[in-house]
Amino acid sequence: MNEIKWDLNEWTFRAVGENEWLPAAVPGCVHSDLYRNAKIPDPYYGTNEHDLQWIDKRDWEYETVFTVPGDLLRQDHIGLVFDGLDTYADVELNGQRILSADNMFRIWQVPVKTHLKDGENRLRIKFRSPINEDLPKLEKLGYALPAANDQSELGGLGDKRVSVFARKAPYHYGWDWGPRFVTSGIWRAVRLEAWTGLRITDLFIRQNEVAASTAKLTAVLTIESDRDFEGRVRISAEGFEAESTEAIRLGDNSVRLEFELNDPKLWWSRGLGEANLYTFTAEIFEGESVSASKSVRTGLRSVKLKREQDGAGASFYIELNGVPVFAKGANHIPNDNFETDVTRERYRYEIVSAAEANMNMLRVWGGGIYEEDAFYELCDEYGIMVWQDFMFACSMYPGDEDFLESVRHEAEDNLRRLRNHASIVLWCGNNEIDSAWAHYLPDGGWGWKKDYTQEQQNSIWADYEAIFHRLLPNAISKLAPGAEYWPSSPLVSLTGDENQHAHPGTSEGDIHYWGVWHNSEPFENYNKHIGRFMSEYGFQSFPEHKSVLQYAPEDALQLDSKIMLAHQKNGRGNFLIKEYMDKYLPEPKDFVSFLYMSQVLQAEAMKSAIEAHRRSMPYCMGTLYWQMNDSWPVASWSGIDYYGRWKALHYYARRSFRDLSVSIDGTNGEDVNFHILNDGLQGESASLKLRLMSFDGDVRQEQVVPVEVSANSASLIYSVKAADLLGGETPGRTVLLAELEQGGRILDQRTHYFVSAREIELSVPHIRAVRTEDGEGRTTISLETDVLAKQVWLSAEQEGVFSDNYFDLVPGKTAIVEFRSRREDGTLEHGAAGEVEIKSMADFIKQG
Ligand code: BMA
Repeated sequence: MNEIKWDLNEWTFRAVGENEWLPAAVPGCVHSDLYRNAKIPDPYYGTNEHDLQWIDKRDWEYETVFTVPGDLLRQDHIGLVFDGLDTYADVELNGQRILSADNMFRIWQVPVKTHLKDGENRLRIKFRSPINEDLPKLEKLGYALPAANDQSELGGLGDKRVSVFARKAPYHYGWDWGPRFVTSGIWRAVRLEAWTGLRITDLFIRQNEVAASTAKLTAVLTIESDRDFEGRVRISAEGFEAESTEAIRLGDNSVRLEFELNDPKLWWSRGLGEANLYTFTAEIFEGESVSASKSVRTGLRSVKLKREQDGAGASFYIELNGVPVFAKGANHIPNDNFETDVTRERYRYEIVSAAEANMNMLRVWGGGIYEEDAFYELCDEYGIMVWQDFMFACSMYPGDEDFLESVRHEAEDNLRRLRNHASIVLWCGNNEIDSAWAHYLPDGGWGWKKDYTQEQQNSIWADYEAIFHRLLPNAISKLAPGAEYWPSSPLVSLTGDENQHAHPGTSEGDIHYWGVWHNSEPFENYNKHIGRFMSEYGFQSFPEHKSVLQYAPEDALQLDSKIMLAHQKNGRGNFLIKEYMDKYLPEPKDFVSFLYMSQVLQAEAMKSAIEAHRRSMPYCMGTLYWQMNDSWPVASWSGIDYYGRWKALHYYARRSFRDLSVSIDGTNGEDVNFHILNDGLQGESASLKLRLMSFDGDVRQEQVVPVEVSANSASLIYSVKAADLLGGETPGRTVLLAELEQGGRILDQRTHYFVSAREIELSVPHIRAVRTEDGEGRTTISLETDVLAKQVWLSAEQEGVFSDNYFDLVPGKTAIVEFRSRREDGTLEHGAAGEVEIKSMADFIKQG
C-alpha cells in the first residue's frame, strides 16, 4: 500500500511589505501569531480589542521551506491539501501560483507532483485583507445587505458591513456576545498526500434502514486509480465482513457495496442507551495483498424529524430508533475567537460538561464555524445529538453565480467530511434569516425590507431561496441522502410558504423566544410562549469574580466602566441585568456580589424556561437555551464562561435536565403544581415526599404523594392551593422541600417558596462544612446549616466543578458534595479542590 501523508507545520509569517519573518503556528491565525511573538497585547484583556482593528486591513503572508522525504517524492501522485484557509489566499509553490482560495470553509486539493523539487521547496501563502477584498463588492452591489451583528463601526468602517460577502465565520466580524477580530491564516492542517497505484479517498457508510434486527447499509467508496483492474473490495467491522469483486477504472471511481448487519448495536443519545459506535474498514485487494484501505467510525441509528399534523398544529421532534426524543441542551458557539487555539481537550471538556448537565443535544449555530472533527467525534462518543446549521446567520447574502458556486463547494466539502457522524441528526440552512426577512409578511420580521424597493426585495429573496431552498437541500440529497433538512431556525413550516402567517406562531416548527431579555418581558412569560421545539431563548449573566479579574483590573469593576462595557456586546445588556435583578432578587451589597447574583438571576430564568418546556411535553419536544459557551471573556448568555468555569446556570441545567425529575410550578401564584418529568424508556414508581418547614428547620407539615408515571412522559401528579399548603405559616420564612424518592434513594429534590426571592426573609446561616480527603487527596465536603441557606456557593482554588452547587440547604439535611477536578485531557474526575470558600445568598445581599 502506498499512501503517504506528511504535514507541513513549520511556518513563518509577516505583514506584506515588512522584512522580518516571525515564527508562526499552523494551524493558527495572524492575531494569535502576533500575540505569541509579543507584537500585540492580549487581545482579550481590557479594551485591547479596540486597538487591534488595524490587523484586518493588512495583507499577511505565511511561508514554509521544506525538503520532501524521498519515499514521498517518488510516488506517482502528490497532492497538496489545505483543510482550511482563512480566507482570500494566493498560494505559490516554488514561485508558481497554484491556487487562489476564497472560502474559509472549503477544503482545497492541488496536484503538485510537477512543482515539487528534490531539495528545498518554498510554499508561500499571501492572505489578502478580507476587508479590502470585500469593500468593492459592496460598492458594486450598490446597496447594503442587512448584517445585524457585524460591528463595522468598531472596525473603523462606519456602516459598511462587508461580512456577508465573505465565506468566512460570521462571528469574526463581531456578535452580540463576541469581539470583532477578522482573522487571516492557515486555520486547518496543510499536508502533502502522495500515492501510487490507487487509494480510497472517501468512505461513506450510508444508512438506508436501521432497525433493532437489521441495519441495511451501503458503503460508498470513492477511489482514485491509475489503471484498470478487477479488485476485491471488502468491507468489515467488529464481527462482520462483506466482499465483492469490482471493476476499478483508471481515474475516479465510486463503488457501492450494499450489505446488512444483523442485530446491530444501535447508537443512542445520552439517557436512552449506549452511544455504540462501529469502525468500518474498506479494503481493496489485488490478489492477496491489500492495495488500499480506509476506516471510518460511525454509529448506526435511524433518525427522523417528525413533523406531523396533530390536533394542535404539527409536531417537531427527533425520532431516534423509533423513540420520540425530548431534546435537552444548548446552542454552541465557537469556543474561541481564535478558533485554532481550541485543543481537543477543550472540546472534550465542553462535551463532558454537556453530558454531565444531562444534555442530549447541542446546536452548532450558524454564525460560527462547521466544527472540528474532534467536536463531532466527542458528540458521537458521549451520545450528544447535533443540530447542525450551515454557516449563515442574521444577514441577507448575495446570490451571484460565484457566490453560489462557492457555497455549493462549501456545503459539499462539509457534508462529505461530516456525514458519517451518528450525532448529527439535523441539518439546518441558517440562523434566523427567514424570520428576520419575513418575505410574506409585509410588516413582519426585523424591519429590514423597508430599506429596499420591491424589486430589490424580490431579488434579495430570490437569492435567499437559491441557497436555502435549493442549493443546500440538493447538496444533502446528493451527499447525505435521507438526512433531515430544515431551511432556517426558527421557522413555522416549510419556507416559501405564503400562508405562513396563517399559522398561529407556536403550533408548528421551532421557536426562538426572546421576549424575556430582548423585549424585557417577565420570566413568567416562559410559561406562555411555548412552541413545539424551543431552539433558542436566553438570559445573560456575568462571569464569576475570578474570571472577571482575568480581563479587567479591580478598579474597572463597575457596570458602566469602559472595560465592563467593552466586554458586554449587547448594548444595554449590563443595565438590563440590573433591571431584572431589581425586580426578582434582593439587592447585592457590592459589585462582586452583583456578579454572583447575576448568575443566580440567569439560572432562575433558565430554570423557569427549561422546566416549562419539559412540562409541556409532548406538545413541546425540545429545549435548547442560548448559549452553552463563550468565545472570549464577556458578560453573555453562556452557562460556562470562557475559562471553562460553570456558571450557576450550568448547575441548574444539570438539575432541570435530569432524566427523571420533579418540577414545581407556582407561576399563577395560587396553585402549586407538582410534575414528574420522565425522559427514560421505562415507567417509574416512586414517592414524592413534601415537607413544609420554617427557615429554622421546624417541620410543620409532611405528606407523601405516590408517583406512578409512564415512560417518556411529563405528568402533573399533584396540585394544591398555595394558601392551603401554607396554612398559618409566615410566607416569607417558610419553605417547601420536595424529595423524589425511590427505594430509599433520593433521585431529585426541589425547594419551593411562597413569596418572591425579594421578599424572602433570609438570616445569615452558619454553614458547617466537613471536608474529607481520601487517600488520593480527593475532596468531598458535607454541609449542614442552622437556618435556611439559599444558593449555597462553593468555590475551589483548583479548576474544576462540584457535583452540585448553587443549591438551597435546609436545616436538618446534609448535602454531600464532591469536587471534580478538570483534568488535562478535558475530563472531570473526583479530585483535590485546594482551598474551598463556601458562601450563600445572605453573604451577598444588603442586610436590613
Ligand atoms: C439569537 C442568536 C444569536 C444571538 C442571540 C442573542 O437570536 O441566534 O444571533 O447571539 O440571539 O441575541
